[in-house]
Amino acid sequence: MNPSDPRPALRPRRSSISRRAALALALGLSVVGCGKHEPKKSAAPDSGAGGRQALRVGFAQIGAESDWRRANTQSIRDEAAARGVDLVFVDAQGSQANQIRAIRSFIAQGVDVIAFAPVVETGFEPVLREVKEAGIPVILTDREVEVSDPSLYATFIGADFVAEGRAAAEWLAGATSGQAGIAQLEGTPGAAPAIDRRAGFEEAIAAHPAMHIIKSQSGEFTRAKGREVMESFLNSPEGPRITAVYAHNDDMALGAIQAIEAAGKKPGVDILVVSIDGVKAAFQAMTEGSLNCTVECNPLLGPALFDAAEALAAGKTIERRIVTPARVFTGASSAAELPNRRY
Ligand code: GZL
Repeated sequence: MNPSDPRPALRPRRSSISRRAALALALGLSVVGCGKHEPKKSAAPDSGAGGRQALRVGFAQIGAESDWRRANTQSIRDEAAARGVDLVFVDAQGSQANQIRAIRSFIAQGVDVIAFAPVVETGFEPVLREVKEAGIPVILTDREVEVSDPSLYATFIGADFVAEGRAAAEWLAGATSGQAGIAQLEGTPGAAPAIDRRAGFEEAIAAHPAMHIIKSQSGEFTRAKGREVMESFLNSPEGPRITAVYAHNDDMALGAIQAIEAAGKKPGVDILVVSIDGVKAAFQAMTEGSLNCTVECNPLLGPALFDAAEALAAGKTIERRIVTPARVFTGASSAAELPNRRY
């Protein structure tokens, strides 16, 4: 391993124990009928190496909490299939413990690369040390982790959440001439997008003394919780002072819109709504005028993920951060853009 390169050297693939057995054991499931795992021959065009084994990538996904997450999963699955990658995919159902268990099962299976979207920033250092010990490179997709040793992962592929929060605030400042009583729907507590989208937004509104966050609570990135929290905001003593909603994702914004309508107010008019992600349902809501602005955060990370995985498996060095670009969309551009949306 090159001492100046903090990334773990690739280790030769060990013969793996049965994948199904390792995964089931690691997840505490009973193991039924697991034969010895025969590595699949790659479906990818033969590189002339003659029947080389498919690249095996373990991916621990957060869950399926939002349209964004489901599009992210689809992109990863589709790209793996297109490239003949042997993808071992685990849906952690929102649980960090399940993600950690899945990562340990990937080590036991002897995968070539481990990738995951950390549900929260902290708590992954111990298992990432085990992965480094096993000599398996790690790719972070979508969200980052807080670790003391940068060599615990090879690269991060995702968005700049602080910039997204700033962009949402700057749009709202323009739309309200810098005067707003803001209800903030935050993402999952401890998650990188929740922390950074709040930081970027608060940093930008600090330049506008008449813009105040008067209510703020997690809606867990889901539509149902976003609606529930917004209902509680509207029924609170501060409810009448709310003139705008800032949601850390479109799903919570769409839930808030339902709550505003149920309260007899006109979302997008009586109370402005700005959010982040740029999913199809957000564009639909903007054409209807109930959502005013969304900041795009591209979930289609499959191609970049497997470019990085293939490079790492080939022993190449790659960029430490691969940041996806973001655009701001408003009602004015939504009708024209809606047919182009791929997620
Ligand atoms: C952002 C991603 C967030 C989305 C939500 O990159 O982590 O998680 O904004 C998703 O929709 O649930």
